[in-house]
This record gives sequence, C-alpha cells and structure tokens, in this order.
Amino acid sequence: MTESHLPKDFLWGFATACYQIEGSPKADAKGDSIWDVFSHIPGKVWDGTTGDVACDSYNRTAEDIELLKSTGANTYRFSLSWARIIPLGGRNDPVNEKGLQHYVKFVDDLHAAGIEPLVTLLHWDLPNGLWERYGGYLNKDEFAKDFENYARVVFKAFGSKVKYWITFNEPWCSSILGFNVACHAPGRTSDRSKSDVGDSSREPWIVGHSLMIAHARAVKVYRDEFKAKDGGIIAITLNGDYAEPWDADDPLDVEAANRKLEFTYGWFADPIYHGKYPDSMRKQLGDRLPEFTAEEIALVKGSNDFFGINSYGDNYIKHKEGAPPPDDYYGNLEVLDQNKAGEWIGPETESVWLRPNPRGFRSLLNWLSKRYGGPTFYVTENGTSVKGENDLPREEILNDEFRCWFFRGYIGALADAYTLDGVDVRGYTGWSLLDNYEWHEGYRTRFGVTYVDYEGGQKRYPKKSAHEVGRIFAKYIKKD
Ligand code: PNW
Repeated sequence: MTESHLPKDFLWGFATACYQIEGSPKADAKGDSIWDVFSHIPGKVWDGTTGDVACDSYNRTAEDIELLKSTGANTYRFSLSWARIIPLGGRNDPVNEKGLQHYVKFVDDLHAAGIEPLVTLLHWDLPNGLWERYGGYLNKDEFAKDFENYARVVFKAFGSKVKYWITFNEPWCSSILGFNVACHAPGRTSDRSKSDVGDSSREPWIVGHSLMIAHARAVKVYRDEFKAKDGGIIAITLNGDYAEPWDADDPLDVEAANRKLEFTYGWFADPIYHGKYPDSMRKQLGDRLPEFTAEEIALVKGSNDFFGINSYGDNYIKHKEGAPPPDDYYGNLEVLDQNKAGEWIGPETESVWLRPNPRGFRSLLNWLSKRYGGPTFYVTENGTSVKGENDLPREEILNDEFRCWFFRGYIGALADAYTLDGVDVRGYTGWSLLDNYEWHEGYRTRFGVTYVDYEGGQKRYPKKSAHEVGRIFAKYIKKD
C-alpha cells in the first residue's frame, strides 16, 4: 500500500481577507467599500457588528507575522483593500501611496520571515465609489476597465515580490449572496421583504459575467506586461462544496448532484477551461445568462494559470420536480444534510451551511480534476467553525479538538487525492489564521486557528489547531 504524501515544495499556511481582519476603515485616507456601508445598515448583520475594528490587523502586521511563524507556515494568503489603494476605485481616480505602501511593506516583512505571500486582489470589498458611480459589477464595461487599472497599479508596485496572484475570491458569493440571497453587500434581491431593489432572476448572472471578463482582463495585463519579468502565476478562486445524491439509485438525484457542481464551479470554470457556460445552466436560465461575445470568450478561455479552490463541507442533493422559480440558482434541486437512509453527511458546526466530510473533499478534487483536464490546484480556503465555540470558556476554546479532527481529515483527503488519484495539488491555506469578522454572521462564528479576544483588546491566543496543522503537513510533505 502506498503511503499518501504531498510534494517536497508544497506551500501551506493560512488565509484571511482584509475586511474581516484589518479594521481601521478610515486610516491613511482609505475610501469606503460596499462592506463598510452594508455592515452599518441596521439589521444586515446578525449581531449588529461591523468590521470597524475586527482583529485590528492593520495595526498589528508584525504580530500577525509572528503568529504565522509560530505555526510553522511557509505561506500566507491575504487580500488587498482596493479602497485603500485607490480610495474611489476608478481608473481616473488618484492612487493612494500610503495605502499601497502599507501592503508593499507587509509583503517585504513576510519575505523577511520566510513566508510566501499569496495575494487576492478583491475579496468582496468593492470600493463604494464604483458602486455609487455606475453600479459596480452590474456595469460590465466600466467595472472591467477599472479592475484592470487597479490590477496594473498593484502588479507594478509589487513586481517580482509576489509570485501567486488571485484576481477574485469566490465570484459565486459576490453574485448569489450579494444579488439574490442578499445576505452580502450590496444586498439586492427580488425579495421585497429584504430589499426595495434588485432582480434575483437576472442580476446575479450579469454580475458573474462581469467578474469573468474583469478577471480575464487582469490576467491578460499580467501576462502581457509583467509575467516575463516578474515570473508569477495568476488565477481566480472558486468556491463550492461537494454534492452527493440523496438517493444514489435515482438517476435524477445523481444528475442533480452533478448539476449543483455545474451551477457553482462550472459557471466560472467551464468558460475558462471549455470556452462556454455549462449546458445545464443555459437550458435553465436561457437568455438570463449573458452570452459571451467572440472577443470575450477568447479572453476568458485559458485565463487560469492554476485552479484556486475554496471548499468546506458536503451535501446530499435531491432533484426537484417541475419548473424552477426564476430566482433559483442551484439548478432546481434541494441541498440537504441527510440522505434517503437518514444518514448525516457530517457533524454539525456553528455554520448552518457547513457539515464536514473529508471523503467528499477528495471526491470534489477528483471531479474538478477530471472535468478540467488535470489542472494544478491550490486550495486557498478550507476550515471549519465549531458548534457553540463562542459560548465556551477560553481554555476550552483553545483546546479545539473538533477543528484538529477537521484538518486531519481534510489534509489527509488532499494527500490521498494527490498520491492515489493523481490530482495535481501544490498548495493549501487553511481558513483562517485568526477568528475574524464572519460577514453577516458577525463575530459569533469563529473560523480561526487563533482565538481573538474582541473584548480584551484583540489579544490573540493560538488554539491547539494552530500547531496541529503544521504537524499534519510535517507528516505528509516529502523531505527529499
Ligand atoms: C468563504 N456558503 O465564504 C469566504 O471566502 C470567507 O471570507 C469566509 O469567512 C469563509 O468562507 C467562511 O465562511 C463562504 O454559504 C461563505 O456556501 C459561505 C459559503 C461559502 C463560502
């Protein structure tokens, strides 16, 4: 029997996103993002909190780097705040050197600590200036031009210091959660009990299309103007959990499970790897799903140097009968936690949408690898919340055996996918380095391997998992 392993030069570490950890929303002339605005609207966030302070990471970069070092990590994934770099966001708006240099210094400090930076250009916090000016992602042409300009400013400032770039984090969330479910900024939906504005049947698909074009344009800029001298690679990070049939003997459930993966991953990955949207999406959405022009698809096809994936849990999928309502975004199916036999897909966590199942993660990597011709994968997020964690005394929070179990299972599944199935995976950043602002859930849901005491001055306390992840990778990564 083969012992599962990971390659010698494997990158591993932890991930964060700027709005979730930085705080200091006005520091050094930063502009507002749509999340600065959204989080301050009463009723949008479960505990009424905002990211105004969060983990105070904007003022604690040295502390965060020390923390990373203490875990043994060799990689850190973080995101840049576009509104710190170009406060109003647009291509004719001024660049804010202070905001830009904050991140250049951070990257220098990471290198000095022996940590490879993996940089996300946009993790949901669109400059509010662009939202107000032309509706942000709803205006494909304006948005793509402004994103391209922002990307160029950043590529130029960092040069060869950054070798791993991610254009967007999870376009699925920006589109569906922001323009249909409305739990994320800017909170638009057809559901008039939640918002006066929005069209869930059309806007998410327009937003997704804009994000694809903007991604592809930024990639083209990097390849044409920077790649030869700076030597980095660039891609988009997609999210989605694995999907298994509710009744494995029902071909309609088997088909529905596959369709769910098409509606999450395929929506963005099919155009990049196959040059078109999935047939299942075109069939259900018709002309509500935008068409690529010949010029657009030429730009989008092939626009990934690697496949970035964020995945957490697993689900059982049951097909639905009849025609789907116009706001359906999963492909006319039910997403369930139990199968026909009543078995749970995995244990409960603090997140209603997350039930871990390591076996499903291995299956997901195989599904993606097979469908997209064996690309190189970087897992850019994977982790778990813990049911009731926030209510426990600190000593018990620090002994997060459940999270350790999660990482053992998932990293083991990753090593199995690499060794036994031939999935080409080269890196992994766990979510997250720190407990942080879990968007509309506020601070109650904790994903960190480090406990952050929000009442006690944002002091950091590493949990057991902060060290366990390193021990797990030490076991799998080849030494010679
Ligand atoms: C990711 N879902 O979001 C994000 O990239 C992080 O910023 C976030 O903190 C983390 O996961 C944990 O939630 C997701 O409902 C949020 O399937 C929700 C879903 C998926 C991803």
